[in-house]
Amino acid sequence: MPRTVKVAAAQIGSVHRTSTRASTMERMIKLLDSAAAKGAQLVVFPECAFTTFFPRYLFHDKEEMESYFEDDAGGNSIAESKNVKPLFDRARELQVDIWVGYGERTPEGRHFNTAVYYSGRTGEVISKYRKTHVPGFVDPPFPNAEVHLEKRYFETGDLGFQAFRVPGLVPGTLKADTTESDTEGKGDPIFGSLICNDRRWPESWRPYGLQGAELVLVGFNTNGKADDIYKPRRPISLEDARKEALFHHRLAMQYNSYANSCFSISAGRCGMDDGKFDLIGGSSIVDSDGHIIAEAATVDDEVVFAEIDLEECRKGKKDIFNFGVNRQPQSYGIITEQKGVVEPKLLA
Ligand code: CDT
Repeated sequence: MPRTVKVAAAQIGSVHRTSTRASTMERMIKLLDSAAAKGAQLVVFPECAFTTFFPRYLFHDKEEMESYFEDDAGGNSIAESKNVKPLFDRARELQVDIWVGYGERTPEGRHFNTAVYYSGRTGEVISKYRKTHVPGFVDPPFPNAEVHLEKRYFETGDLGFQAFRVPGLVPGTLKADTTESDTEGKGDPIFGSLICNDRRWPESWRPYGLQGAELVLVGFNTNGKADDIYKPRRPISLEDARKEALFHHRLAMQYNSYANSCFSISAGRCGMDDGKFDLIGGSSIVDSDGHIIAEAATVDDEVVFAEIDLEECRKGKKDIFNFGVNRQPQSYGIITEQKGVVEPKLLA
């Protein structure tokens, strides 16, 4: 049985430090409307989608820093939050699901780099994810450096990699009351979430693969300039640095989709923020064999759309990446027991 879903990545071009929330919201709603007009049932927005990528700044004014975060008391509260409610309301009107990233401030004043999956059909936030691999620095490496300060502003995500089922996207799915014994691949679609840097780590994808994920959703903000934490290994031009950043983005999305036999959607914030911060585009939809089936052609606001059949995941899941048959977890202990590199002893 085909398990067809129409999906879109809503790529967002430049958003400046001076851009208002209202103007960004207007652009996001326009993208949502145009994806819905193509028939999208799900629209994926970028990481920290409502604002400029604020962790690049060192804020001396706490109030300004806090202004980039959304209050979130859990449950459906983000969908009701004053700043961002119009996007969720529009998704509800259109009956289209959305996945969107934002800076989360909890009632206890904790800060996370977060994304939620909101079902436009049910009007509920059905999954929340907090970024696990938070990159960058706590303190700028030299005074007034405008670099990646995510470690300063976000705690490490504490929700793990919880796959979730999404209701209402595929007709005729098996439910918990089924009498069928073989339910694998027949229930409501199984999705997972990752945020930007997470996508580079196979450790982030495998937990989703092990939960049978059929689609992994990723929001990102990736520098084209590669002049802060990920310096190129040799001096290269800005043009080549951007190509290299795009190459690594594609490599991560394509390989991990293949190795976990799942589709993936990545949605980026891109363009030249504040006229000087260059973010790559390359928002994409990748199939479960690792092929890019749709990709952004611009570094501006753009909808990337595809109709995908999640049934195609079964091939890899039953064949080369049949985990139940082929994985050897007794040999993988080092992956969870050890954090950094421990080289073998020096030779005599
Ligand atoms: N936002 C985010 O996680 N960005 C990181 C670092 C950007 S610098 C290349 C990324 O992995 O893209």
